[in-house]
Amino acid sequence: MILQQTDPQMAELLKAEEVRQQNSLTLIPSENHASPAVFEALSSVLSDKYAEGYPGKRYYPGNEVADKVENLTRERAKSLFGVPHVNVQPYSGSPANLAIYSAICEPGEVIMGLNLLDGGHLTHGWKFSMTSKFWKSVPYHMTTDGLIDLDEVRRLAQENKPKVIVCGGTAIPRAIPFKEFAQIADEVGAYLLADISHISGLIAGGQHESPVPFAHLVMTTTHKTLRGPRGAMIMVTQRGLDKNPELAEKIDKAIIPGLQGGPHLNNIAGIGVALLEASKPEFKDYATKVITNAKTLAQELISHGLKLVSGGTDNHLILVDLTTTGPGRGMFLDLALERIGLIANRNMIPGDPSTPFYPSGLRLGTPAATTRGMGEAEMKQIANWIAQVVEHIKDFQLPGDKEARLALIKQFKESLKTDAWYETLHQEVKDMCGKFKVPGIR
Ligand code: DSN
Repeated sequence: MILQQTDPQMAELLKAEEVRQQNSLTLIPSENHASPAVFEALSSVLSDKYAEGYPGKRYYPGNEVADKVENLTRERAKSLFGVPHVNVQPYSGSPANLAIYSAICEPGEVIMGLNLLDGGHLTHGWKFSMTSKFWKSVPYHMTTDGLIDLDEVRRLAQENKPKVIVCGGTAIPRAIPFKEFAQIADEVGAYLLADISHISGLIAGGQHESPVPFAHLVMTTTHKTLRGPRGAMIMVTQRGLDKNPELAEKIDKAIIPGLQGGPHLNNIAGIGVALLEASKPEFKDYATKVITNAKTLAQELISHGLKLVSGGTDNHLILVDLTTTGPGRGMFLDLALERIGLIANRNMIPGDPSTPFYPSGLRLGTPAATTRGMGEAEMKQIANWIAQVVEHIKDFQLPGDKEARLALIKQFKESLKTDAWYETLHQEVKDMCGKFKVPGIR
């Protein structure tokens, strides 16, 4: 109401986003819907406060409440994940990973992560990321059947003696073999960093193995399956402290003064709220349902004739391999799905014959749909819609020639506006979404 009076233009945009979220379905596996309690913490007066430093040692006065907020959030994270040290200040996953490398690697030393195009992350050493400018990146890959190529990880680790091996990523439909990674890291004396951004909610809910007994460092963003606000946490495990007793201190110093200034205290409060929510029995139930829903969706897609990377999923994420109908078709599908209100993103698949802008896969996930309360019937319906759209657009094949490609994409986008076929499905999606509220919308 107050925003409406102060800035009607912005209020209108925020309202439009609420309507968009309510009327469509988020199937991007890295997105979720935080609770109203998390949003309340996010929009609190803590947003106004500077607190460079850490609890008990700040460079600004007036932080007696801030100290309590940060300590509470840290204690909740330590208890939920079973670690002796947590830093809750990283602004997000990318700066968190940068801080970790800068804490443990000298410039030029080797970092090893999953290649971005195989499902890694920019900050795991992608060639255009700062992480490969400051450090020498030696990426490992997926096998074409969608599993991490552990033989290659071992061979590259022995050849290149990395300072840190990163496991985890953004498009991994199968459980991450933490134990095997730890063995390889130990063989070459490397740190093992588990980037659990995608799966931390599943771990907190007891539905995915925890990396804590195996890794030295664990990083997670807080807004994906963990269902908090945007942000990140760096955890130092007991194993990490045994390897290097100064590790916690090095991480804290790498965040501030190394990389960041004042922490975003409202975010830290929101993370604290999300951690409390994630410690409740209901969250265990939620994490279980996220996986059951993903497995149902995967099975249904397969039964509609679609091919999935690795043949299915162990977690919240599904990667559809569209090469059976031609290379580079992920963009056509993500635009066509958006047209009917299903928001999923095009993605590279292991060994993709096409390019990152025109990848051959579609990435799907169930965290947000599950938060809205959707279950088996809805998963079957979603698979059915996706299969119908795949069939409907099968004649749009990506040409190799650049001019022809741009012309076809223009024609395709035009068809999304003019082809009445989409409207029926759009209405069906909207009707289903209407029955499942987005929790943060008042
Ligand atoms: N952008 C995130 C994802 O979609 O997985 C990773 O940072």
